[in-house]
Amino acid sequence: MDKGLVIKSTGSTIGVLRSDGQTVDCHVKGNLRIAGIRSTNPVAVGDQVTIEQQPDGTTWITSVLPRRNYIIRRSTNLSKQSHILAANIDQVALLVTLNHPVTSTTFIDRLLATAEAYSVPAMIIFNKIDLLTAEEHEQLSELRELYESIGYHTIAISAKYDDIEDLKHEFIGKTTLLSGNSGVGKSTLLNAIFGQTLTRTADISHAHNKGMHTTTFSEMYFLEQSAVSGGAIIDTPGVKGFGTLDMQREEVGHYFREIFDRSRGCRYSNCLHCGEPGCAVLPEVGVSIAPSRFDSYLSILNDINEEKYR
Ligand SMILES: Nc1nc2c(ncn2[C@@H]2O[C@H](COP(=O)(O)OP(=O)(O)OP(=O)(O)O)[C@@H](O)[C@H]2O)c(=O)[nH]1
Ligand SMILES: [Mg+2]
Ligand SMILES: [Zn+2]
Repeated sequence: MDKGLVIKSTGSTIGVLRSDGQTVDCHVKGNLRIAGIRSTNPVAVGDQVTIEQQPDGTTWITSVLPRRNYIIRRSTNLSKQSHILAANIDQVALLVTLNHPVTSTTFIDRLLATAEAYSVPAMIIFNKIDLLTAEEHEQLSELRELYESIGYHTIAISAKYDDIEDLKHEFIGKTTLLSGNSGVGKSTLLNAIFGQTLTRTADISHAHNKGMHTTTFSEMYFLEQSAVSGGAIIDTPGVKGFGTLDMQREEVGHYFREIFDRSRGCRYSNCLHCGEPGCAVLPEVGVSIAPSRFDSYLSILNDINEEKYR
């Protein structure tokens, strides 16, 4: 038996970096289940696993060691299928484009809420600012101001044209999950950070202003080839929706920092801020709570309600 780190997940095989520095393609037993988690991938990039070589030469993952954390999503809001994006990470870098393609604030907030739920710090990187119109630049400033005021670090770049040397320090010494819609430039940013073409990128569809799902599997890249401790970035396939998971209705508000803050003043501790008497949140919507954030909050609440009554 050997131990290793999952650095690549194609679905059929899993790339595991062994302690001796070798990467081996491993298989996963169909019955490998992790206690309490239903997901389409029992093993995710970032997992620490035990592996065993069989007499026929194939290597199998025999167990997944306990995770420090993980980020999980549902493929569509109401689907039962869930997918672990990555495990044992230090931060999420959410890549967002205001246009080409459009990233919705609901998407941003759902991902941020999920990161919050699993206690993973998140930052927002606005990309493709070279493409923005004057009006969109204004919109960018407002969004940055909004998220900074809530306490999220934001950055605005053009991964394709900027010298992103400065950005590197955001990633050093940490394991970062790079996530976002398809076509926002995750792989482009990765290649820019590493100064070489490590992974495929592709134009977005002109007809649909959407990404083409160019990256089809998750892979971890090390900032310093020799030392794992130098930091790592996990490039992931672009995701469309971001369905949240395992949240109780009363908990959703805890994952929106500014809503949680105000909710201390609500009369009832289980207030959902949907018209209950003595609610301290609702009167603040449009004042100290952005309507877009409250909409995102309601959208998650709505999913849970629909699920409950289905
Ligand atoms: N104008 C402009 N184009 C960019 C920028 N960053 C990336 N692109 C382009 O956007 C397209 C999509 O980039 P990718 O890096 O493949 O996007 P991705 O997020 O990895 O997409 P998936 O792998 O499908 O999830 C490519 O044609 C890139 O050249 C940018 O800063 N400015
Ligand atoms: Mg990609
Ligand atoms: Zn309330």
